[in-house]
Amino acid sequence: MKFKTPILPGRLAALLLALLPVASRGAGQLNLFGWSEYVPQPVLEGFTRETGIKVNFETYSSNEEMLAKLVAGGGRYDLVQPSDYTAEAMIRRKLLQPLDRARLTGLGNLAPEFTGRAHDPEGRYTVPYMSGSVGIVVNTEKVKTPVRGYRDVFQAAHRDRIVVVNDSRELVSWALYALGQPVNTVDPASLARVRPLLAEWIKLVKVFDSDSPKTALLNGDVDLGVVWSGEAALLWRENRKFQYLLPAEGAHQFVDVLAIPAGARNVAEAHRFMDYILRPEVSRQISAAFPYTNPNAAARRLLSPDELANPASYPSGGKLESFRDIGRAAADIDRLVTDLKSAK
Ligand code: N2P
Repeated sequence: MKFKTPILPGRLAALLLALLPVASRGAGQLNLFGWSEYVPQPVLEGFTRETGIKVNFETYSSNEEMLAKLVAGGGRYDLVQPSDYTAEAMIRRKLLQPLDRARLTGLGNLAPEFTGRAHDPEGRYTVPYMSGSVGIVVNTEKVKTPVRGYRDVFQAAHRDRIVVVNDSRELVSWALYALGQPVNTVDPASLARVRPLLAEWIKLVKVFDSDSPKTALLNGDVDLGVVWSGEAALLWRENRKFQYLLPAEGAHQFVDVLAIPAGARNVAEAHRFMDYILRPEVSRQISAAFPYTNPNAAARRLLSPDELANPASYPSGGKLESFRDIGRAAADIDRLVTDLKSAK
């Protein structure tokens, strides 16, 4: 075949590229869907500066919100950040794709206690991002009575002075702990037992906020709450009057991970981002902005003594427990909490 204007290799490539649907090109883009207040902007910028990969960043405030948008979005996201128990459910539902571990050169930086966990025993699908707990934070200038557990928080004396994360599974688990019930075998009977207690508790809450529960405490709108440990760590850094404690009845320890959805298009970019996050100096930046429990042992060695001494980031003692995938009961929990909130 002869062309009047010879097609040069460069032009041929451009022509072929123009024929490809935009979405399948994978041309240096990464669609990241992560928790709010968790991924520092400078980390995203550093990644783009180094790789040329543009990051489109969208945020969510709960695992349930992420799942709903992911399932509705049809391949819109390349990288998501579920909690361990949600990753477990996603693996089971085939919503994640296996990772190419050869491309993750920094895996060896992770502390062994954060790898090989129940949600993904061989680390085939997930890479730990940050860990943390959900505990009680108290403004000790305002609350003078001792607070040790959930029942001390949800007291009539604290009506309208309480902030909690807006998270159904968390809320229900606090009531389960208070009743001495298991948090990982949830069924209609245990939910029926929880219902009256949780109904009372929900009436006492002033602010439900998963994005930035620290704000209501900082503003003085509330005096105590049950929040993500990283939020409590930021409060402690601001003012030592904000004290964090792990509830005596038991508390949730989460490991939030990075994972690639089954329908993702920019898979190479997603791996590059994960590997970037695994670098000690990058992971350390995440800890500086959002002081959760860093699962990266090499990054932890770069933290200052002050950062490591923050009792919310690195609590000692406490009865910590992982959440597991509870299957269909998750939807029942959501319905229960929505119900109780609307009756508030
Ligand atoms: C960050 C939310 C912490 C994640 N804003 C809780 N799993």
